[in-house]
Amino acid sequence: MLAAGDTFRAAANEQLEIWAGRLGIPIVKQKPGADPAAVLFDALAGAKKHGHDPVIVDTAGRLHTKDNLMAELEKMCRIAGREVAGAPHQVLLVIDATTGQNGLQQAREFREHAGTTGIILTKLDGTAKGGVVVAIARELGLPIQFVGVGEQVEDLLPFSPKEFVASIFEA
Ligand SMILES: Nc1nc2c(ncn2[C@@H]2O[C@H](COP(=O)(O)OP(=O)(O)OP(=O)(O)O)[C@@H](O)[C@H]2O)c(=O)[nH]1
Ligand SMILES: [Mg+2]
Repeated sequence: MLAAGDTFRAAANEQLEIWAGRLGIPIVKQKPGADPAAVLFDALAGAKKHGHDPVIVDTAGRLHTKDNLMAELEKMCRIAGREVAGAPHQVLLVIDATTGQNGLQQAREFREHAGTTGIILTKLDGTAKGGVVVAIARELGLPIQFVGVGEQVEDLLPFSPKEFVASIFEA
């Protein structure tokens, strides 16, 4: 099940609904501007009732320097843990391959506040090589779980360290 926890950005709900449709899976959403923790709570209640597992909760993009928004993530984690033992089982930080060294500080803050367990590195189909994740993996010990190489369902791939290193050194 998907939970539309990005209640901030215009059309984020509609965008996630399109993905749920493509994948043929249920989605829980509320009105734009709703409390993302309430969306998460609803989704977990629905998932428990109907036996949906796993639940993927989309969250709004945010700067790691915005304390109130980082506190919102902490609240979501707390509520997830209260409703489902051991939740959130994974917290994935999506980093765009064009992100520079500032990505390391971002990853550090997100790990501290949201308990990040892994990274998704997107836009590797562009010109960027995504070298910042080497520093993130080394300094924070966070695994790269998936890479994005396009905009279709099949373009989110499990991470292959060998292929990634080879692509960095390609001329
Ligand atoms: N070429 C390419 N495009 C991508 C990739 N990942 C995402 N995109 C595109 O980038 C745009 C932004 O993607 P989103 O998934 O909305 O990004 P987001 O991080 O959720 O952004 P916010 O919700 O605004 O924080 C969309 O048009 C995606 O289709 C990728 O790996 N490669
Ligand atoms: Mg988004």
